Amino acid sequence: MKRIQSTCNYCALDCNLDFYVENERIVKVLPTKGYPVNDGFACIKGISLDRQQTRSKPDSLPRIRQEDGSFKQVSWEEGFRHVADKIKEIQGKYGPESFAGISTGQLTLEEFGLFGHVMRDYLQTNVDGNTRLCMATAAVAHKQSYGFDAPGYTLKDLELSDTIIFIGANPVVAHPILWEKVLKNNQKNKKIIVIDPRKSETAVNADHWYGIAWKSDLYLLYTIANQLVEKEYPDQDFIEKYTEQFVEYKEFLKKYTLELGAEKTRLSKEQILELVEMIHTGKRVSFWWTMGVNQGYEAVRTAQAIINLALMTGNIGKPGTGANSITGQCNAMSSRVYSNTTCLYGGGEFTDPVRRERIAEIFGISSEGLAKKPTLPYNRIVEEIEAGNIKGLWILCTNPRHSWANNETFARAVKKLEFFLVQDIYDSIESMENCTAYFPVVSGIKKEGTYINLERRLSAMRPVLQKAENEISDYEAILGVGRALGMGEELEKWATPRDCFELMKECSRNMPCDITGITWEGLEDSKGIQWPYPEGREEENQEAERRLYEDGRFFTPSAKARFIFEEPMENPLPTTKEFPLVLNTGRGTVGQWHTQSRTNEVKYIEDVSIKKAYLYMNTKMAEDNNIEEMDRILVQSVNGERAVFYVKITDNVQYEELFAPIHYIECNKLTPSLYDSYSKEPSYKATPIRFTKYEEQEEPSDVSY
Ligand SMILES: Nc1nc2c(c(=O)[nH]1)N[C@H]1C(S)=C(S)[C@@H](COP(=O)(O)OP(=O)(O)OC[C@H]3O[C@@H](n4cnc5c(=O)[nH]c(N)nc54)[C@H](O)[C@@H]3O)O[C@H]1N2
Ligand SMILES: Nc1nc2c(c(=O)[nH]1)N[C@H]1C(S)=C(S)[C@@H](COP(=O)(O)OP(=O)(O)OC[C@H]3O[C@@H](n4cnc5c(=O)[nH]c(N)nc54)[C@H](O)[C@@H]3O)O[C@H]1N2
Ligand code: SF4
Ligand SMILES: [Mo]
Repeated sequence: MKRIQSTCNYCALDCNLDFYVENERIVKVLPTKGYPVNDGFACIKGISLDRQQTRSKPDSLPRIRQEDGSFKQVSWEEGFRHVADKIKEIQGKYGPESFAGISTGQLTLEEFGLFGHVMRDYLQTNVDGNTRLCMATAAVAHKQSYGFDAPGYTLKDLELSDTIIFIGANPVVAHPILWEKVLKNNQKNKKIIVIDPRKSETAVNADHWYGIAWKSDLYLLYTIANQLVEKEYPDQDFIEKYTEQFVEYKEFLKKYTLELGAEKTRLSKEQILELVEMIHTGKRVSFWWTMGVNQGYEAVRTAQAIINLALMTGNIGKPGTGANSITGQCNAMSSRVYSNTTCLYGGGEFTDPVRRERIAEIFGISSEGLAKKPTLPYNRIVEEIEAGNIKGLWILCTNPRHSWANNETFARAVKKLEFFLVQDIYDSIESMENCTAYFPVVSGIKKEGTYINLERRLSAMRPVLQKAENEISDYEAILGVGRALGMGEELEKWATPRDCFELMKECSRNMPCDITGITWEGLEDSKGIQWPYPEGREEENQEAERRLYEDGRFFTPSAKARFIFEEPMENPLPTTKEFPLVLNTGRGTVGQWHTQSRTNEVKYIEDVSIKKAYLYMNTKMAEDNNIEEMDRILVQSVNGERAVFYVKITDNVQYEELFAPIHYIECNKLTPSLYDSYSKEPSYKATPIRFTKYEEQEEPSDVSY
C-alpha cells in the first residue's frame, strides 16, 4: 500500500491528507499528522475526497456542439484545434479583447500561471477569476494599507490570542479546521466575539454576539475607533513609529459619535462601549473577517477600518494579534499573485518597466509579449458579453450560471456568444447550458501542482491516482490550446507544471512573496512552507509558523502602514416600502461546497442535505405570516426576479432578515448587480426583498423551485 500526502482542494485551509492507495484504489484517507494546519484532523469534505471523481473515464474527450444542439465527441487534438481556430477567428474579426476568460481560485498555482500566459500575454485578452466574488476586497485593502497584498498572520495566532473578534465570518461552518484552533486556545480570560447580523453557528458558540444591522459595519468600526481615541486608548508609540495618516484619521473620526453608531448599527451604546473596552483590555487582540465584510458596496473601506483598529491599538505583527482576512477557496492566494490578471506575475504592476523586463527575461520572450494592463473585472466581462463586444468565452473551474450575482444576467449574456468553452470535471454543471464546446478534465486527485493557503503556506498536490487513457489535466488542456494557437517557442519553458513552478519562483524573487528558496521536492511530504522563503535565507526561516510585520515594516514606500478611511456611502439599495426585508446569503452546511457540483457526488453528504432551495426565517415573522416549517414562500427581489424557497424557522435570524444558503441556484437569482467601488466584489449579502406565502395553484411559469 502506497501513502501519498496531498492537499485538500476545497477551502483555503489547504489541510493535508494521507491517501493510502492499493491497485489504483484509494483504501483510506487520513488527515496528515504533524501538519501544522490540520494535524490529524479534517472536515467531512476533505475526508470524502476518495468519493469524488476517482473513477477512470476513458471517454473523457472534448465535445463540440453541433447545429442541431447535440454534442459531438472529438479527439483532444481536434478539440485543441477547434478552440484555437475559434479564438483566432473571433479575435481576427473583432479584435483581441473580443475573447475573454473566467477562471477561479481553485486550480493549482501552475495552472493559473499557464492560463495567464496563454490568455493574457499571448492573446492579450481579459481573464478574471471567481476570486473576484470572494477575495478582491481583501486584496485591494491590503495593497492600499500595507503596500502589498500580504495577509500577515499565521494560524497559530488563533491559539495565542486572548480576544478573538470575528466580523462577518462563520468558521464553524465555513472553516471548521480554523475553528478547531479557536477551541484549542487556552489563553487566560479568552473571549470569542462575533459581529454578524445573524446569530450564526459561530455566534452561537461565541462568548459575545453583536447582531448589527446589515452593512452597518463601517459605522460600527469608526465609532469604536473614535471611542478608543476619546478614551486615549491608542498605542501612540506604535502609531508614530509604524503608521502614517493617523492625525487625519483622528480628525475624521470626530463625527462618529456613540449616538450615530448606535443609530446606524442598531446596537445599544452600552454594547458598543463593551466592545471598546474588550479591545482595550485584551492583551492580544485579533480581528478575523470573511465574506460578511468582503461582499458589500463599501467593502474595501470596511476591511480597512478593521485594519485601522489593529494598527491604532498596536495589535499587528505580534503573537495572537492582527487584522486577518480569512481566504475562501483553496488557492485564492495563488490566483491573487500568480494568475497575471490583476497584477503582473509575482505581484508587480503591469506598467512597471523594470518588472516587465525581468518577467520577459525569465520567460525568454520580449516584454511586448506580456499583458499590458490589469484585466477587466468580472462584472465588466459579463457586461461586455451582454453588449455584444465580447464574442468568445473560456471558463474553467467555476460555475457562474449559479454563483454569479444576479445570475440570470449571466444566462442571458452567454446566449450572445459565438463561442463558449466550459472546462470542468463534470458535464452536468449549470454553466454548460449554452456552451458550444466542453473540455472534460481530471479532478485534483489526479493532478500535480502547488497550493497556497490563507496564511501564505505553500503545499504540494500530488497525483493520488493515475490518469486513464484520454484523461488530461487542466494544465495539459491549456497547454494543448496554446500549442494549437502556434505559441511554439513561447511555451518552451512551460512543458510541465514543475517547469512552470520554476518560472513562478523566479517571478517572485525579491518580491514580498519571494518563494525562491522552496523546491518542488522540498514541498513533498512536508509541513508546507509559508512565504516569504527567499533563496539563501532558508536557515532563518525554519519555524513552521511565521508571521509578517513583526519588525513593524510594511511594504509601502515609507515602510509605514496607512490609515485609509472615507465617509460611509448612502446604501445604494436600501430597503423600501415595496421591498422591506433583507436577503442575507452564505454557506449553509459544512458538507456542502458552493454550487454543489462536487459535494453532490458524495452520497453521505447528499443524503443529509436538503434537496431544494430553502431559507431561514425568524420565528415571529413566520407567526405573523402564518408560515410553518417547510412551507414554501415566493420571494420577490429588488432585481426584478423571483424564486420559491422552503422555509426553516429559527430565532437566529433577525425579524426583517431571510438567510438563504448559496448552494441552490435560486439564491443568486435574487442578488443584485451591485459592487464595491474599488474591488468590484459583488454585494451579495443584503438584497431588499419581499415575500408571500406560496400557493401551488398560483404557480407563475417563470419561477424555478
Ligand atoms: N462548507 C463550506 N465551507 C466553505 C465554502 C462552502 O461553500 N462550503 N466556501 C468557502 C469559501 S470560497 C468562502 S469565501 C468561505 C466563506 O466563509 P464565510 O464568509 O465565513 O461564510 P459566509 O456564510 O459567506 O458569510 C459569513 C457571515 O457573514 C454574515 N454577514 C452577512 N452580512 C453581513 C454584514 O453586513 N456584516 C457582518 N459583519 N456580517 C455579515 C453572514 O450572516 C454570515 O454568517 O467559506 C469557505 N468554506
Ligand atoms: N449569494 C452569494 N453568492 C456567492 C457567494 C455568497 O456568499 N453569496 N460567495 C461567492 C464566493 S466567495 C465564491 S468563492 C463563489 C464560488 O463560485 P464557483 O467557483 O462558481 O463555485 P464552485 O461550485 O466551487 O465551482 C467550481 C467549479 O469547478 C469545478 N471543478 C472542480 N475541480 C476542478 C478542476 O480541477 N478543474 C476544473 N476545470 N474544474 C473543476 C466544479 O465541478 C465546479 O463546477 O461563489 C460566490 N457566490
Ligand atoms: S477544513 Fe477545508 S481544507 Fe480542511 S478538510 Fe475541510 S474543506 Fe478541506
Ligand atoms: Mo469564496
